[in-house]
Amino acid sequence: MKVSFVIPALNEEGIVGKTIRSIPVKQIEDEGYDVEIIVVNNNSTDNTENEAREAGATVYLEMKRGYGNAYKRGFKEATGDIIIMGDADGTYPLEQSLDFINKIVDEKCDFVIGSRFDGEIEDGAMPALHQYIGNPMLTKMLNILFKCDYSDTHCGMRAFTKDAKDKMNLTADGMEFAIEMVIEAAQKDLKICEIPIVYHKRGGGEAKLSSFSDGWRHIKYMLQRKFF
Ligand SMILES: Nc1nc2c(ncn2[C@@H]2O[C@H](COP(=O)(O)OP(=O)(O)O)[C@@H](O)[C@H]2O)c(=O)[nH]1
Ligand SMILES: [Mg+2]
Repeated sequence: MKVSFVIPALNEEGIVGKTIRSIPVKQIEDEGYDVEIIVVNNNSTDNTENEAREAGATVYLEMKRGYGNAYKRGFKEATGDIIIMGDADGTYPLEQSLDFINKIVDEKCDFVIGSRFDGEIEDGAMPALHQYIGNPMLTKMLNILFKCDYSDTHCGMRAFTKDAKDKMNLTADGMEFAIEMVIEAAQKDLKICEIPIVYHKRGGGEAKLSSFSDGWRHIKYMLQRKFF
């Protein structure tokens, strides 16, 4: 079996290399898996591309900016039976990847998502506005509208089978991609599992998220999808 890591990167020089090196490739290979690491360079203007390549990733260039566009490209290129996704900014504990793989293989989960709220959020890793208001509110709203039971719908560390990838209809170009995926997973009746994770402070670079406009985009996406 093969595991594909898919990592989108927009101007993540200084941290994308470290993020890739935190993937426990040897540990995963020792369990009998092949490993492929894909970085989708979202037309960065810094040294992201070289840094990712030097750290051992296969880099694809996606000219169309956007979190969703970057992931859609990466998923198209991924050849693994299991796909693991996460940011290029050192915030997600990729060292924990084997736990995600084991959930799929041992517990027959189709879609595994990390939970920062059931795990730990390091000091300074998430702005208070997101930690106490934005994320809990958006998670609750999604659970009510789409009859789900997630504890952290915006957690960006996830793993799923190739079969799940083929079932989910993923179309969003921007940040809404994150919630489109969790809604699709639920609506396609995938077996969904959560794993508590530790969320780290960004290892460098800048967050591309803007609290109010992206928060509003998520609300709009949910309402449109539910009612129109
Ligand atoms: N926001 C955003 N992120 C992108 C884009 N293209 C690639 N990414 C990557 O997607 C990941 C998530 O973005 P990030 O700024 O960390 O968002 P946050 O974790 O929600 O604060 C990072 O690895 C980015 O480098 C894009 O056009 N917009
Ligand atoms: Mg991030």
